[in-house]
Amino acid sequence: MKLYYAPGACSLATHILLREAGLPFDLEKVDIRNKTTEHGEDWMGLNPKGYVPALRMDDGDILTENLVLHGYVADLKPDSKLAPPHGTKARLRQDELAVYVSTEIHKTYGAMFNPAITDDARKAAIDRLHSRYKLIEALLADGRTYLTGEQFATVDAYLFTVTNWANALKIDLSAFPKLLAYQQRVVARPAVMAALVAEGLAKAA
Ligand SMILES: N[C@@H](CCC(=O)N[C@@H](CS)C(=O)NCC(=O)O)C(=O)O
Repeated sequence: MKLYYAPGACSLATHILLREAGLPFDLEKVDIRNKTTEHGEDWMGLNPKGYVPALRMDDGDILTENLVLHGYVADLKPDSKLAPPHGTKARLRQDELAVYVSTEIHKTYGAMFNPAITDDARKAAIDRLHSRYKLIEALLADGRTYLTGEQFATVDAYLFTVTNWANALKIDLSAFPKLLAYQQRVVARPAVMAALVAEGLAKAA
């Protein structure tokens, strides 16, 4: 398998999950602005969607879309318990949260990476993010370690990755102390730190 990624982008979540699952994989960096890979391939030719993540599966096919990749990795290694079994209420609840992270949080951050964003649009996006994080803070209020309980799951890799963007975008999340403590718990996981180091985002200890 090969994961096409851009350092710190949402592809970091799949990268973390591949490491959490202990699966063998290669990494190839993509310049998402210029649409080339680090080996000089035309990214649009490989993935006409033009974005990351993309996973080249062992049969050579390329799979895209964050949530699909997260489920694929979890299903390849059920023992890693990165997702509850299909057909259970627990799986439904995790999927529900994952779509929330994707559509309500990831996509709201996404708009703020556009250098042409106006001050008003940025303020509106930050207000929206704050309203969406209220639900996350409330979930964490019962003292659970991860979003769905005590088990680190696909949705944790995803929420961690997108919330990490608040640093680069200078978004103040101090109104959400439980979320900030959660980020620290997630980054303390060896697989998460290894992914950050491999992407050049942290130094090896
Ligand atoms: N619908 C896609 C969106 C992925 C996405 O937003 N990727 C961003 C990085 S976080 C990207 O590569 N943007 C570059 C572009 O759209 O050209 C998914 O959920 O996987």
